[in-house]
Formats: sequence, structure tokens, C-alpha cells
Amino acid sequence: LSQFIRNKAFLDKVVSAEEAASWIKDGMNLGMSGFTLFGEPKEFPLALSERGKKEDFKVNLYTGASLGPTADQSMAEAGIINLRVPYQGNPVMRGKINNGEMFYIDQHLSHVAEEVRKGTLGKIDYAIIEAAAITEDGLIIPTGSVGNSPIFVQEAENVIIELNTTAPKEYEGLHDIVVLEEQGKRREIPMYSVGERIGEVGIKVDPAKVKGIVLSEQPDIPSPLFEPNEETQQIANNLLDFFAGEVEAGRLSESLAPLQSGVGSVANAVLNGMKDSQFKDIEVYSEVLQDGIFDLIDAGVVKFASATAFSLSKKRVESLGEDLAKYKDKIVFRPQEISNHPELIRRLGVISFNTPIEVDIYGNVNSTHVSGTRVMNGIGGSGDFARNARITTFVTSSLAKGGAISTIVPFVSHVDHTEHDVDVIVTEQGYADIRGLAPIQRAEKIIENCAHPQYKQQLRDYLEEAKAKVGGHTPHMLDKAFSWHTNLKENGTMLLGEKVTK
Ligand code: 0RQ
Repeated sequence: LSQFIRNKAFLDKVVSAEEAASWIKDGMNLGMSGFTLFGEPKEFPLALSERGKKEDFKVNLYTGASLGPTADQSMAEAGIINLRVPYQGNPVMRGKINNGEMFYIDQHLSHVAEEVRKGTLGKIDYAIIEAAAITEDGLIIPTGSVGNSPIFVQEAENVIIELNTTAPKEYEGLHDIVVLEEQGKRREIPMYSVGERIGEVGIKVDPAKVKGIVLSEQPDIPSPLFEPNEETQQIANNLLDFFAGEVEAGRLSESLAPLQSGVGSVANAVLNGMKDSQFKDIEVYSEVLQDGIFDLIDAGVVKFASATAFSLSKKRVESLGEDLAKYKDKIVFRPQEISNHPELIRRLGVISFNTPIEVDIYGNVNSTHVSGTRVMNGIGGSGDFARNARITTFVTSSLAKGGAISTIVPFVSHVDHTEHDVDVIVTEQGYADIRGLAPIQRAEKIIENCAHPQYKQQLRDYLEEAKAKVGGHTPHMLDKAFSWHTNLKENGTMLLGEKVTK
């Protein structure tokens, strides 16, 4: 054990997960490590969920981003969560939120640390942090994500460390940890290039605050493997065409600008597509690194990647130790307050691409709510990047649910990113560069370049009727703006005048 806990002040703190779970009281606020299933504690939340099946209590759970089956899912199933902040992606938890069985605040990922620091989410009673080691200097070495762990540890009254003895030892040295001063006392963040390190390799903790160390042997949790298909490949090609146009126009070089990519199939396809493209020596300034990043480093396309977490498939989880050793000087993980910080995104001139649920003809984007009501995952970091990126793109298929849904609609049913934040929309049909265009010009371009042929005429009809009957700067018929969504609800399709019979 002393090879993992290298500071004597921590050695006598080892307790069982059940004992640590017994310290939690009804109404407490827990700050847990974890982001896109990486770096989350596993034994502690499982033990807490078991306790929750026998006792009546609820906690508020704050994290970096989405947790997996051992944390978000088990705690949701046990019914022990009152409030969840700031991002989730688990189907069981999603169901409970949408059925009104628990509260959820869908918050910009870069804002969480500020709110914790200001105390608007209440004090953090316990920080529960997965670690690969505790160093001689008493630094907690995180595992596959940093997320909000540093601010949770700093602000918490008590800390529980879940030491994962199966975590690759190569995690040590991957992280660059810095905690910002409170607002009003803060100077600029002294980072002027993607690869610059400005902090320490681990999270500083006062040993007196560490109430217990739980041991775990549970491996990192993989995400599904996203293989490109014909459609995602076409979306990727269209985005790459847009980039090529920017190079031709002299606005970007062949190393583009630091890239942020969302997670999922489209994002992975874009990264894959870059392997055979003209672009090289690219830097990545993102929040999540998926499988594709290792291949791009191998292919010499990406020269450095900064993020806050991994999201990897089973295959990559299995080879992670080797990969980390190999790519150690090419990857850095920072707190999400830094990876998603507006100041840095603006300074570095990041190009962002994220995936929406729907986009409207004027360029407003809904990333979170199906038909404006049922939350899917959350805004995640997409808002941090969309507002501040040098070029903000949203990439999606033009159809969902086998064509019953057009992802290009007259009016989004929930707004996450306003028309003022969006530069380029890309679908498998093409791309619409709406920079420098006024609302009606934008609408024409989005309809002609991005909408699926099945819905194109219906969109043209909406725009023409709105222009003729209502006019204005951004013509809308309020009685018809959501008719596509109501038609979907009533008839199972956004195609007006049609009905889907099951
Ligand atoms: O549902 O699984 O039941 O078939 O949404 O859609 O096409 O598989 O795409 O996995 O990339 O997810 C927006 C949810 C897209 C995600 C969203 C249905 C569709 C399917 C998933 P099924 P796909 P993806 C980085 C940045 C917000 C956060 C963000 C997301 C399911 O990308 O959560 O950008 N983004 N973070 O059928 C009804 C529509 C729909 C629809 C798709 N218009 N109406 N259902 N679906 N469009 C990450 C972090 O910040 C951590």
C-alpha cells in the first residue's frame, strides 16, 4: 500500500466503503470526481446506494460531468439524490429527472467551480475523489479526469479518497492542477499556448480534512465505440471542406486553430476524417479526449492535446497504461474551470464543434431538451465553447428517428445557444456558414444547405409565409412556430399533413 500512499500522514486512514458511506447524512452536499465516466469513485457510491436501499436519506450530488453505472445509475436507482449538478448522461437518471423524482440543474461546466467558490450551491460536506496515488508531498494524483475535483477538495469540510490500485501508474504526471483565486482578486490565467503547464501534478489537500481512504480495484468505465458510418463520414467531410475553405481564404493555416470537439459518433468521425486530410500539426484544446486522438497523434496530425477527461472505448481502456506512457508529453489534463475557461478559449482562438438536438432557421441551437421539455444530457461544455470560440460550429444529421424528425426546425423548442453564438451549421447535406448574414439571409442558407430534402419545401413555405404575413427583422408566425413539434406529438412525424401509423 505504501507504493500508492507515499505520505505517512495518510496511511492509517484506510476504511471500508461501508464505513465511509455511513458518515453521510440526509441533506448533505457531495462533490464527486468524475467526468464522462472517467475518474469517478466506484466503491463509495455503490456502498452509499446499498445504504440508501435500507435507510431514508437524500443527498445533493455535484460532479465534473456524467458519471456511470456505479455512481449516477446506482444512486438514482436507490432514490438517494435530491439534486444533481451540472451534467448527466445516464438513461436511468434521465428518466428520474424527467419524471420529477429528482431535481437537476443543467449548468455550464466552467461555471460550477465559481458557484462552489461563491457558496451558492451550499457548502461541500464531503469531496469524494478517485485517486491513482497520494504523493510524498501529500498531493492527490487524479485518474482519468480532473473535472471539479480541485475546487471540491479545496472547499469541502471533509475529503474521502477512493484509491484505485488498478489505475495505471502512468496517470501521475498527466495532470496540471491549478485553482483560481476568488473573483475580484484574480489576475489573468498565465497560459498563452495549449501545451503550457501552469500548475502542479496533483491536488493539494490538508491531511487533517481527509477523513478516510477507501480502496478500489474497479477498472475505468468504457464508453461505446463510435465507428464512423456513411452519414457521419459525410458530415465530417463537409466540416473538413469548410475548414479547407477557411485555409484558402487565408483565415486559417493548415494547422487550423486549437480544436474542441464534442463527444459521440459525429465528433469521432470528424477526428477520424482528419487522418487523411491536408491538416497537420493540430493542437486540441477540448474538454474530452476520445479514442481517435491517439490515432491522430500517431499519424502526426495532432501534436498536442489538452482536456479535462478521457472518454474511451473498451479497447483503449485496456491499453491505457501503455498509451499514457507513449503519449505522456503530448497530453495534459486540467480542471474543467481551466479547460473550458472563456478567457483561454478566446485567447487561444479555439474552433469548436458540438452536436445539437435541433437548430432553427435563424441559427438558434437546442442541445438539451427533446421537444422543449424532456432533458437529454445537458449543455455540458458546449456553451462555454460556443460563446467564446473563434469559430463556433454545430454538426448533426439533418434527420432524427428515421426521418420522423427534422433537426432543422422553424423555431427551436428550447434555446441553449443563441443565434449570436453560432457561426456554422453542418449536416450530411452540406454546411451553412452564417457569419456576416442577417436573419433572413441566414434562414435561406440554412434551409438550402443543411435541411434534408424531405423537409426543405416545408421550411421554405414557413419562411415565405412568415415574411409575407408577419414580416419584421426575424419573421415568425407564433401560432405556427411549434406546429412541427405539435404535429410530431400528435401524428408521430414533423411532416405536416402526414400521420405515422404504428
Ligand atoms: O436517441 O439513442 O434513442 O436513438 O438523441 O443522438 O444522433 O446518437 O447523437 O450521441 O452525438 O448525441 C445532442 C444528445 C446528441 C449530445 C446529443 C436523439 C437520437 C438519439 C442521441 P436514441 P445521436 P449523439 C461535450 C459537449 C449536448 C452537450 C454537449 C449532447 C439521441 O451530443 O448531449 O454538446 N450534447 N457537450 O435519436 C429527438 C431530436 C433529436 C433526437 C437527436 N431533434 N429530437 N431526439 N435525437 N436529435 C460533452 C460534455 O460537455 C461533457
